[in-house]
Formats: sequence, C-alpha cells, structure tokens
Amino acid sequence: MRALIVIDVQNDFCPGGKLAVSGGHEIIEPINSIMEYFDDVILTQDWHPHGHSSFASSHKLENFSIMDMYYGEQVLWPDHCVQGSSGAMFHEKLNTLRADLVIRKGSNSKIDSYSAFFENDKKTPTGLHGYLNARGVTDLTFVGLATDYCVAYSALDAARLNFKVSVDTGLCRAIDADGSLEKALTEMKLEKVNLI
Ligand code: VGL
Ligand code: ZN
Repeated sequence: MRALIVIDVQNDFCPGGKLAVSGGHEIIEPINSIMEYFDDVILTQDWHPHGHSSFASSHKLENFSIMDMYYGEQVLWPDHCVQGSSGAMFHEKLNTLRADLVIRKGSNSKIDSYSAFFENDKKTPTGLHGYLNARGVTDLTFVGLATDYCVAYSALDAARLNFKVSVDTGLCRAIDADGSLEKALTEMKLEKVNLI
C-alpha cells in the first residue's frame, strides 16, 4: 500500500504568508493531480497555539535565531500557523476532499514538531506511525513545504521507521536559510531516501 503525504500546504507557507516559502504555491496543482495514484492521501497541518515556544516573539528574540531548548537546538520562527488563523488554513487550491487523514502537529506549546511522526524531542509520537501500520502502508511519497524542515524531518523519520521513502523534490519548495537545503538533501541521501 502506498501513501502520499502532503506536508504543510498552508497559507502561511505560501507567498503572502507569515513564513512564506518562495514558489510555495507552484506545487499545489501538480500535487492535486498525483493524488489519484495513491491508496491513501494524508495531509499535515502545522498548528501552533498563540505564544508557541518556537516563535521568536515569545522570547523577545530575533526571527531565525537559534535557541537551546530542553530537547536540543530550535530555530525561532516568525509567528505562523496559529490555530484557527487564516494563515493556518490549507491553501484554497489544495484538494483537501481527497484526504483520508489530516494530522496536526506543533500543538504542544513547549515543543515544536517538524516531523509528521515525532515532536522535536524525537520521542513523542503524533500517531501517524500507528495509522500507517494499521492500514498496511509500506511505501511513502512526501511532497509539500518546506523541503529542508518539515518534509526532510518527516522523510528521515519515515526511513528510520523502515518505510520505503521517496521525496518528490519537484513538488516541494525550501526555506533554504544558511545551507539548510543542502544539509537536508545530504542527510536524506544518507538515509536512503529516494529523491525524485
Ligand atoms: C515548518 C518551520 C516551522 C515547515 C513548520 O512546515 O517546514 N518550518 N514550522
Ligand atoms: Zn511551525
């Protein structure tokens, strides 16, 4: 069984959003058009409470600075994907009707969650692993935003959990600050993620 996992195609990650990823909107229609080739379609939604610990404003620090948290280093982001805000909604062009599951992440105010599988402590599960196992899904294709953060962290966790993993890099766009894209691509190759 094969699943398509669409990462964070939300207004705040598209041009005009609070943490806009350049060209983020370009991938939406092609993502819609490949949904029919998968047994399962899963959407993730970054979903932070006000004052989330990953927001620079919560610490009165600069956007994109790095802070040591109890679970390791954390990039501090502009406020984004606040629960219920228009920025947190899926982009209106994304076909959400086809989704079998929507998984929300980053809701715990003390810890961020880039990966669709685990929070940034690399331990606390979101439940996605159990869902995929229960449905007999073995092969995963990742697309969405952003290549170097939520897509890469999700794909790396999936590979370590022994799924057969592909990332369709043409249907992803990156934040790419300080070499983060190159680093993410190298790590994915090391973990035998198939980059297409
Ligand atoms: C993401 C930074 C913060 C992402 C989410 O979807 O890649 N990046 N929150
Ligand atoms: Zn976030």
